[in-house]
Amino acid sequence: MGRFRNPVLPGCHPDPSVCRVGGEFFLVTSTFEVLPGLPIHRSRNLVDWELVGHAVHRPGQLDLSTVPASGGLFAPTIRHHDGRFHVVCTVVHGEGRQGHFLVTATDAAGPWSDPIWFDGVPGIDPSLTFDEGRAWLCGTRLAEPGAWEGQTEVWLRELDPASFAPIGPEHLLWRGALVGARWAEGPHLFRRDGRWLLLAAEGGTERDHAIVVAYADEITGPYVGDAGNPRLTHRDLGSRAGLVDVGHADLVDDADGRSWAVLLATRLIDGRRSLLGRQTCLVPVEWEAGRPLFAPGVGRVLAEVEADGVPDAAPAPRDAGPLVVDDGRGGVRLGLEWNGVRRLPSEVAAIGPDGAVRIAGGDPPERVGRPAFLGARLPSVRSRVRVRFEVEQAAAGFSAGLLLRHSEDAHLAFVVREDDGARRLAVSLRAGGEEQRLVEASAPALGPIELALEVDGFAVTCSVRAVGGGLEQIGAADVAVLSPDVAGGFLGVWAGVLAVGDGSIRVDALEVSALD
Ligand code: 6LW
Repeated sequence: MGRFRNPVLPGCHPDPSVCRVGGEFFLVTSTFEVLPGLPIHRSRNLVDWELVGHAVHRPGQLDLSTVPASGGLFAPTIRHHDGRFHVVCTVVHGEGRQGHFLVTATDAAGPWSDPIWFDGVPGIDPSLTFDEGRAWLCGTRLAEPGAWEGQTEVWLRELDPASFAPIGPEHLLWRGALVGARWAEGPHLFRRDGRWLLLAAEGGTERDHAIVVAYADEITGPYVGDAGNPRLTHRDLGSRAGLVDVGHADLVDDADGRSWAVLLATRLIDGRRSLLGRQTCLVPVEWEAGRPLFAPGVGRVLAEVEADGVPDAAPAPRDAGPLVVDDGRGGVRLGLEWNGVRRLPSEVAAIGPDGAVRIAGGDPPERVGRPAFLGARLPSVRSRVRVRFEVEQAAAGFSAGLLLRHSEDAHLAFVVREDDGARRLAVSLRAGGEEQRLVEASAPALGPIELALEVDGFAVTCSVRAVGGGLEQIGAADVAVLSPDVAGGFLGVWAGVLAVGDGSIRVDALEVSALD
């Protein structure tokens, strides 16, 4: 019997989808306006995951440059077929191309292909099914005209298995387990024991979220809901639950024939609000006369799970790792965990011949623009974020420092600002369309500077260190307004370095790590 901890993938990792190739599992999650997009994690045991690449990782692959917060890359699905990985996903909002697309790769680490677009196919949450030489795409869309708010329909289209062009008619599969069901979404189809199983989410991705199941003899339906739906939810537990929002699952069998579900869940800090957003969890699945039993014996997603078929896992490493890593070809590159917003990290930061990372200022973080932000998912509600940098060039008004980011409308900035020769330190919190200046202080004279944030739930302290000096706390903030439960949207919090305006910095150290 092994024992592991949920979430198995800490930090904002919603809408997980998983597949197995031999003895290895591959998992993809949603990333919205963050790039590189659609991280691919690999594991041999389902509990220890290693980030190996991203399905959206090259300039020109997709245009997310005008996508507002929580638009962009919604729920993806990963499947392996005919020697290739296939990831289907949707671009939502923005002025670039929108809709469902497929990217493929022989190696999950990449390179991934340019997208093949599914023109004219509506909705979100696409999933791919390969079956006996045929290929199928299912997804969900708003019912039109909807009889009630949030009424959606799960549809199915057959694809040409070579070109992936949709062929044949649309089949309507599912509108939810209950009359009046809202947000039937996140569908996946499986052939099991001679019949088809439809796994779907329902209730919306917040407290009412649930996993439901339906069965059919043919992939095209008709589907009949399981009499015990929802098969897994925490909606009835309210704030008593350690993990809430449980839903949006995918299924995989291990090489020994055991079944598992990956799913999303949120951990609340104060019984009402989270900071990291939706994270990826794992539960064992058993089969009872062809019906899936999620987390047998408990029927809930626990923070600590005992199960056969997994090792006693060491806690997942929860730091973003070094900013610059060996690229395996005699050179260096930015570490895979580091992200930009609407820009690839390589478009934000340059590694010089001297090995130094330089960032030129970009748009302010409250604008749907091109921010010069390089950050990572906050890995824990107890985290440390730290940057050591030097301003190399600066016009008046240039600022650089740390950002705790939920969105354009919700973030905490802790920066050094250059004002006509004078350097000022400023901490400001933006929420609900307003910016609040929490701290304004004079900054140490020119030279490298270190800024640090210590996050303890919603309490954040801001400290500064000048060359040769000690770390000095200059302010504190309550960042509950950055909670996705307050600020809305689909993302949790990212943390990292930011440069705004006309100027540039050299980053000597950047750290985002868990303290527990
Ligand atoms: C995802 C969908 C959802 O596509 O949230 O509310 C979306 N439901 O399943 C983004 O995670």
